[in-house]
Amino acid sequence: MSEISSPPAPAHAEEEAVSLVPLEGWHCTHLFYRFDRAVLKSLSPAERAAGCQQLVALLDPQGEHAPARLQTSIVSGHKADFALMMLDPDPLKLDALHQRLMASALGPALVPVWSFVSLTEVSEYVPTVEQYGRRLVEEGEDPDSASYKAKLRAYESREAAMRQQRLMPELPPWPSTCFYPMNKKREVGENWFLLPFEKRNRLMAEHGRSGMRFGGKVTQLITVSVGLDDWEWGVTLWARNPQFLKEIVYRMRFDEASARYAVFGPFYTSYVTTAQHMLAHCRIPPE
Ligand code: 76R
Repeated sequence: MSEISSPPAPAHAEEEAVSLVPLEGWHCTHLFYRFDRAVLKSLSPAERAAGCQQLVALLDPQGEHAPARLQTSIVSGHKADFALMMLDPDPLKLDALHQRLMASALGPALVPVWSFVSLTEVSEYVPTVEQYGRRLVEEGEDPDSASYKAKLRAYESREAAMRQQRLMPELPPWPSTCFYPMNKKREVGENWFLLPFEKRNRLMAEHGRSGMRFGGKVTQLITVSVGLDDWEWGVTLWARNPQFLKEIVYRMRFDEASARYAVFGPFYTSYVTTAQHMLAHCRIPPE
């Protein structure tokens, strides 16, 4: 279709080394498990105790085999018992953690129920410093004014940290989290991918402004799964309080980018905790 609507091809050197490590950013995997109680009961007390110890060691974010980021959470509802979210430059390190869990003494009692594979990225809608400056002018700032210059300088100093946080994120210390996959619609008359960049950019700027209203309450990590998994993006939200998850998602339903173009998969709500606490919460080993 039109050249205006497709993003520029990344400028990669022809002689780029063959590698599993992304040129930019990290691999991200979300894994969901439940316990098979019948199998658990069939394990000997010694096997259960060893299995719990192994699981705790494997899920220690500072552990020997831990990926760069590792988060355990207790899943609400029947979809799963617990979730892992992990990030690392090496995708096999992420997969190896899953295989180590399955090979542990608790492995026979672990049922993998869902997984989601994606990569971190800086969205094409995050403005560069120049684009941000242009946006300020469009919003009525005088480019010669002190306030314009101060805003631009402030953005410049935030931009590097923002990029780092998108590509190699520190996971926020907030207890409520929610993960869901999403697509942007490709239907006749409502096809996100046929919109010119300018229009998508405008809609995403509106989306970003809605998000910013929840500053200090909710934060997102968008990971991209186009070409990697069954959906286009994975949305991971963390909130200070679960109520804010409900509020932000409701509010965003009214943004055109979501109202008209977003399609959502299943939602997994979970509460961040340690592996020990997750096991105790799930009554493992069963008394
Ligand atoms: O990265 C940035 O912070 C800049 C602004 C921004 C971008 C580019 C932003 C801000 N988002 C961006 C991109 Mn988001 N986000 C979602 C959802 O439920 C829904 O309706 C949609 C799910 C939520 C709740 C949310 C929250 N955002 C994206 C993209 C990538 C699209 C692409 O690249 O094509 C998706 C799929 C997406 C979806 N957004 C914010 C938030 C919040 C809370 C913010 C403020 C910044 C923060 O605190 O992280």
